[in-house]
Amino acid sequence: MESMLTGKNILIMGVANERSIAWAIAQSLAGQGARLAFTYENERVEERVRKLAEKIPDAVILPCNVTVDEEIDSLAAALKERFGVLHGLVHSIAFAKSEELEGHYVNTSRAGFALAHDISAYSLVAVAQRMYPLMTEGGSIMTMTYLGSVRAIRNYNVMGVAKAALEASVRYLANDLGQYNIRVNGVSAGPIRTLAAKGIKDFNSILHTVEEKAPLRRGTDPAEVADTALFLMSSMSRGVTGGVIYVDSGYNIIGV
Ligand code: 0WD
Repeated sequence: MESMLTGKNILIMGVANERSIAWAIAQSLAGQGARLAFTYENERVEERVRKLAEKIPDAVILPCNVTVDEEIDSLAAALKERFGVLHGLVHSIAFAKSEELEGHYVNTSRAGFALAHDISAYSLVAVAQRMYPLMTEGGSIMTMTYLGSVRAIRNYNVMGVAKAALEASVRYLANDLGQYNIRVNGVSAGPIRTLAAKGIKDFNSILHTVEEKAPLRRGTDPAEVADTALFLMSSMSRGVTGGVIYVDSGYNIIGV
């Protein structure tokens, strides 16, 4: 049987280390024959990303800090040259200052609010804007979100508000780009121990609550998120756009 993503060129943004959700997704997509391009934020993580990405045959590795428009322009130009056509984009990027991820949301600063929204929500628009013209054969764009967008979750604070903007953005982008057969979706993952998760105060207690209360009575394995990403990047999901798929052991359905 032919692999699900043979002949597909997919851009993966947001690998920081081997625990990153984006890395789990990359492995799943590469396993089904996709050709991948990876971006790294800056020199601080370049070496780590290179070491990982080089494990994947034919991978392209390019710089891109999503707060800098010129870097996204250069990325689009480089991908046009290397790939010609792009079929998929995995956006797995978020950031907020650690002091905004504890205590009360009411204390969020103007600068902290702007930064969290710029990197965690606007970046999807900025990247989609420059990548969709490369998706001349149709495409699939996905981003990573979290339940804190629709529920008040302790310490998630400004990141929850940024994720709400991100999910709304998914719907607007899906509506704009559907006419080009480009789909846009979000995956809402349960808590996973990664670098980004370390920034959230009391993350372990959130993790334990999920393990105890979720219908499946366990946490979320990055490989489960990765396989949902595979579905979204493949033609199996050709009728799905503008949505958010929960991969969280079912925790989001639980009341008291
Ligand atoms: O429990 C979790 N870990 C969950 C994460 C549950 C549900 C959703 N998510 C989301 C996150 O909010 C994020 O959107 O998944 C996405 C990926 O997060 P991750 O895999 O948990 O975390 P990590 O491995 O840290 O990757 C996020 C990366 C950054 O890492 P660091 O930790 O160095 O900030 O986003 C990238 C960077 O590689 N990133 C940027 N990339 C380009 N330009 C930028 C930037 N300005 N800022 C951060």
